[in-house]
Amino acid sequence: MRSPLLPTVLIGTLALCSGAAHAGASCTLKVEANDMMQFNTQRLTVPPGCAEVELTLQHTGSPDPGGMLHNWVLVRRADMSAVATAGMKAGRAHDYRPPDDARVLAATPVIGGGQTSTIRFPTSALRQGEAYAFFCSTPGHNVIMRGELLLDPAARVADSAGGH
Ligand SMILES: [Cu+2]
Repeated sequence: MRSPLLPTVLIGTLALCSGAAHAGASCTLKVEANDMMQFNTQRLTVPPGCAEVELTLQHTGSPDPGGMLHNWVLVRRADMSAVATAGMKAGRAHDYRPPDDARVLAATPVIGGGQTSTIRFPTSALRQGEAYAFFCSTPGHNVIMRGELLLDPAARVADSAGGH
């Protein structure tokens, strides 16, 4: 068996880092998707002190090759409908998202049941005060598979001094 101590050590390290702007801090979020066309959460929060977010999407459904496909796409909330429509047109070959589209702030590939995908994105892509949404861009799924991504007020994001 693996040592049960490891998770405790990791949590302790993260707790020590929070509150300080650690350039190397990597913060993890996990989302599950299932065969009922659902994410297991409608709200994700980027913790304080994160320069980079590591997001893992796990499809807990059955590994049937003809089964449901899901992804995880992050956009400004105002862009969600338009990006979903553009993603549908882009089709499966482009993971149901418009290629080279700046409105897509982060995205996993489309995965099937039993698969997992992990991506990393910098919080410098995000701004305090902006409303962000995540959704699955497989056609028709975003009606149910959507949620909000919140920045902890202390999250490390690009300040306006460094903008433009
Ligand atoms: Cu989906």
